[in-house]
Amino acid sequence: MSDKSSIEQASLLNSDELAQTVSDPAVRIEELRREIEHNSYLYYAKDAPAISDAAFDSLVHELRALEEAHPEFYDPNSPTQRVGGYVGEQFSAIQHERRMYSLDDAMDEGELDAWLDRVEEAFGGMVDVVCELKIDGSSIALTYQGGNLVRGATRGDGTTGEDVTANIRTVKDLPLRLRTESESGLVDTQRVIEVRGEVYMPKSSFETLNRAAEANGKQPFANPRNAAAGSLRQKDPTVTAHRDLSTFLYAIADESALAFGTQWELLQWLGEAGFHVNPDVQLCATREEVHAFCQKAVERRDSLPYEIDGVVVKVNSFARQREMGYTARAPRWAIAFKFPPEEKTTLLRDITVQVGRTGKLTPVAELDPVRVAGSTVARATLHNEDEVKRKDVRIGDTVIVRKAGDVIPEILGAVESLRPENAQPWSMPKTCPSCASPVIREEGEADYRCISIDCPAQALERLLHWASRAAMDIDGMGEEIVTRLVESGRLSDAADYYTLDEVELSLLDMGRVNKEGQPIRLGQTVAKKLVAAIDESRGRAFARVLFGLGMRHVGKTTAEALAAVYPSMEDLMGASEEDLAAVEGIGAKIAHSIFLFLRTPDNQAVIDRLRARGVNLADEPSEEQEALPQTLEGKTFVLTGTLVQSGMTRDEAGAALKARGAKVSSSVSKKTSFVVAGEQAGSKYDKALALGVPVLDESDLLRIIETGELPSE
Ligand code: 0OX
Repeated sequence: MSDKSSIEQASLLNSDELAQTVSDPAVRIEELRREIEHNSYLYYAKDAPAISDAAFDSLVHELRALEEAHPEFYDPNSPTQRVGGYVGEQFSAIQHERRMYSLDDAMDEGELDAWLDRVEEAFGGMVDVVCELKIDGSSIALTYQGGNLVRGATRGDGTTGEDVTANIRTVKDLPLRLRTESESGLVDTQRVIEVRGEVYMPKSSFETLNRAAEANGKQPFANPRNAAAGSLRQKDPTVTAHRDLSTFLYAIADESALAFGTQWELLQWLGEAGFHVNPDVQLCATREEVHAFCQKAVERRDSLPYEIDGVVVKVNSFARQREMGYTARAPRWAIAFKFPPEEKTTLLRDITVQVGRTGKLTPVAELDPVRVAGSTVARATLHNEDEVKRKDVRIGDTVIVRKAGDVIPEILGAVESLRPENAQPWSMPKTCPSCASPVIREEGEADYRCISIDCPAQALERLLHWASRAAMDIDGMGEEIVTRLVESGRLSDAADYYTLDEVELSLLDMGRVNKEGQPIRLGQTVAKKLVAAIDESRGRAFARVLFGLGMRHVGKTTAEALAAVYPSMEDLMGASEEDLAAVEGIGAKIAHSIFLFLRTPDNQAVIDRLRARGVNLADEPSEEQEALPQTLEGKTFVLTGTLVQSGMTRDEAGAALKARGAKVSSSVSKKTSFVVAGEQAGSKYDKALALGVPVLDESDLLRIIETGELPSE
């Protein structure tokens, strides 16, 4: 390491002077790079800095100056290059050479034991397993070639991820070069290796980031995981560089690159190679040890500086891992023990009433914000009046909020002993909070409704629904803009979207003022994008239009069923109520609602105006589609989870299968021919396994859609 005086001297010189004082710049540059890397490693990976921050900065300063004076020694992996190249408009796709699997969950101790039973069965007794904390971050894959970081990718759908190399390089605790000690663990040091793990944002940095976002009028992140994933997907790497991201690495794509054979040794090796490895890991030889580790993790969860959502238990030996193998989506040799749902108490400040697009009134609990299972909960639905009464929650009560991971928070009930004396039972207001019309509750229904056709809250919800992703997908048309357009009188129904122009939109007053007290307007850039998005939505499939119109009881599936039988508005208008009720999946109640909607003059007027403004009201089958051979006739598919690879929605994929003669159903039975499991496939996937129905992944699906051929097995 350099002595202190040379460091101080270096920082006082400019690059020209430096070039003269250092006898062999190549040697000095290399020396500084190694020194900085070593100190970064001690600081970020070992949490044990050996020199002061000022001394460290000084080393970086000297290196930068030398590199400027000697551009011939440029190296993209120099520690000065952490903020490097610019990621293009969109990240390019990366095919993972080895799939990045997800994990099967054990939701309680019983399911954990069931997995341990399977391990015991496989090997005729308990074998060593490694317990790791399950970091609630964003998965990454890092490729090193000749010891240098050459690529960083997100997990994506496990098969295809995104190239986020420029952003990954800014994450300070990641080595840009592997430390030489690591070579002892490699079979061939020149081999390309891919290391995998998690990028996360510490809880405190997440809070700071969100406070800053709120102060700047920006949307805060829901939780540290989203903040980490969002930071990795920034277009500008300097933004990522300013986010406090850290990593924990725990896997290697191809363990045959290693000279040893266990997960435990892999964790030690990753540490030596310069990676941050979570210290809370344990090699367990018995079931009891595994249970104790999980129990301790539950207890320690809140005191850790980062979010965890469970414990990952892995069979230690790679040879045994290979023996147990993989299912379609996860290794059999590992399991994620998920923490039980968390419960917290907080104050119920108010119960407000939300008006939906069909006039349904929903009571909403307004809470003192509280952190539960990784996110802040400030509101929770109370569903309907009966539910409020059943739970007997009253304004002023201390209530119990429960949340499990990504699941929507729910109010369990009140702590009665803490109830204020004057707290009154709650009932639904007699008039609509938006338009003050009387509200009604029909016989046999749980919901109260506002039935006024002039209710502004309903109009706003209907307009938002039209623009939403699942309907017409008008990108960028969010609540704030729609609200301002409604308030300014420019938007009353869906057809009005198609009369907006760029100039008018750019001048839209956003109801806020800037530092100089001038009104903030939407501006030209956003306006231009919105007009393009509105225009693009004109050509959406007819089923989306039907869904977007927001007829009562007509969800996405019903809209698709309708469009499949009546592919144009003209056809649909010609259908009788009985005809409609005969469509598969549509009963008398839905048929009545559709019929009534289409016969209402106000709705007909909106439909006529949509037509006049060029919105597609008929699906013309393309010649290609008409000519498609019906190779999938007699086959029934069930699609579950999110499709990420193709950019298709499940409905679009379903339509493509139907175009080749297949049937698409929403539930799995013995008659199902195939279940296609996308990301986060849930119970339908499990049912398919239980019934022995073949499960396909998204790549299989794409192949079938493209070729019409079924997989051979
Ligand atoms: C974590 C974590 C996730 C990866 C695929 C097979 C085993 N979030 O902390 N996954 C894994 O391992 C899986 N380990 C972890 N620690």
